[in-house]
Amino acid sequence: MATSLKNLSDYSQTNMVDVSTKKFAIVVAEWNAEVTEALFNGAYQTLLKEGAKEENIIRKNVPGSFELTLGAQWMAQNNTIDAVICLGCVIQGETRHFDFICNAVAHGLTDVGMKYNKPVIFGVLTPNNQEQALDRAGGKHGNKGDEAAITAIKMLGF
Ligand code: RBF
Repeated sequence: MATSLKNLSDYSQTNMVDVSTKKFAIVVAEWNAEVTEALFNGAYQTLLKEGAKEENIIRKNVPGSFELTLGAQWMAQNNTIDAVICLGCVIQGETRHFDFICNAVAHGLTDVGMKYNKPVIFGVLTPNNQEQALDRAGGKHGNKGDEAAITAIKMLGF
């Protein structure tokens, strides 16, 4: 299969841990909602498939990807939450806004993970256009939401 058509959501079973008692927060940006809803569905269904309980998955929305950092912090500071999964989609525009948002959220989420010493997952698509985004939100390149959920579980098994 050509690399360009590879389903990027394939994953190995290493570091998979029993998540039946683990608590997850999923923070979802409302910008580009068609994409971020698909990412959420992928992440949510993957957590359930891997053994997480419905009642242990909390969803919170934030307006845009820039707000994912604060949303993640509000979730991570709750001691009962084991991992925070952040989902967004920033589409490359004609202004430098794209770079500001992507850099801020990448650094912000890293800082939150360091501060609270728990997995904070960067599930933010940064495509050139909507088509590329949909290809990675349940399309021909898989679903980055699935991958974000698997990454959280793998980090819990570290
Ligand atoms: N938020 C996103 O999640 N994805 C985007 O593609 C996106 N593009 C934006 C473009 C502009 C010009 C502006 C002003 C905001 C954009 N936002 C986007 C919203 C941003 O993440 C944040 O919600 C706002 O900047 C308010 O803090």
